[in-house]
Amino acid sequence: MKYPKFTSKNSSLMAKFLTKEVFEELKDAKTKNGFTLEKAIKSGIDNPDSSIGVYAGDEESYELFAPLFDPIIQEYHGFTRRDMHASNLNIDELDAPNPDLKGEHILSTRIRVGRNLSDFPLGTAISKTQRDEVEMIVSTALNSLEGSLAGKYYPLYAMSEEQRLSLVKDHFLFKAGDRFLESAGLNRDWPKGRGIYHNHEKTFLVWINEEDELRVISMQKGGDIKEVFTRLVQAIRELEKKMKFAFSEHLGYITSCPTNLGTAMRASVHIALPKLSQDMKRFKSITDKYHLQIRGVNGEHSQSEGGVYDISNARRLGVTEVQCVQDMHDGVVELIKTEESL
Ligand code: ADP
Ligand code: ILO
Repeated sequence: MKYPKFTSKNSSLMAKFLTKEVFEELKDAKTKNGFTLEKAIKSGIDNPDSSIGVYAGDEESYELFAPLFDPIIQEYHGFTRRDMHASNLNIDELDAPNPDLKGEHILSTRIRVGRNLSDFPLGTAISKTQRDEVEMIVSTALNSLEGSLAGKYYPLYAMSEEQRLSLVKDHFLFKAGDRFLESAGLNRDWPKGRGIYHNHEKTFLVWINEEDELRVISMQKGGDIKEVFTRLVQAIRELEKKMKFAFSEHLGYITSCPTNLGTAMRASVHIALPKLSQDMKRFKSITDKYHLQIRGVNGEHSQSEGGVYDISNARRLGVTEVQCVQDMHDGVVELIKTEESL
């Protein structure tokens, strides 16, 4: 492999930090699972508009390719090699009363965490047999859940196209054919090995073998952020009794994309801000203050529809889960206050 030719179109952090020196140092390195620099950067090379442009193949990738991953992690999370990550899922420490009791702005609240099994490579480096094994382990564990988390696993290959599209449209299921995941090798053998579990109310959901082996999701209509967080924590605790997740003292939960390391948490609301969104500078000054990210209403790389935005925490590493949700809550309170003043 030769040093890639980057142009002004390559806006990713990968293009920024993959200097010739770093490339020379890493180009022949290979993890125990056979993951290489070429595989790590493929998505960013194929998609010059990537913002990050790298994926890891396993926990070892973050060590072996540290000269590339470390500066990316530092720029995205403000987290250095010497920092340690700490988890805090204590619901009592979250101060998050519903910011929209009248139900005028927040359409829905969703909190997800990514998880991967500690005894397997990440989805980028996994074999078909291993992926199927992950699906079996996770879906069997989920199908044994009881009470309000009880539900059913729906493998993607057995779903009708109509059923799949309806789950995507209603924001429950991941999209098909994501070009970033495709280039990263995360869509190999699609749709086999993938699927979704959900409880009867569709307030607790788990995606299996998408970007991460598990995406554990709690969501519901309205703005009761604490209730959504409480359900998520309850589900994580149940799952931890049944499987071991990849976790490092330094990087927290190990995920295939470095943006998700640490808590692997994205806490979001779908919120209507038709007035404030006319003034993007003011809107952004509030989201920046609370370390929040603005996405479109159909998730990452999508546009807003009808003044409705997806607002979520941007920081995930070096902050606790409680802090991630608190950031989102506090920022949303200010967004609503500003919207109502206009
Ligand atoms: P992820 O959250 O897993 O990083 P996406 O940004 O692609 O990935 O979002 C996945 C799906 O979750 C999309 O359909 C998105 O619209 C939906 N979603 C995100 N936040 C909310 C929310 N607060 N309410 C309802 N759906 C949401
Ligand atoms: N690889 C894509 C997405 C990065 C962050 N988002 C997710 C879903 N991991 C990029 O570099 O723009």
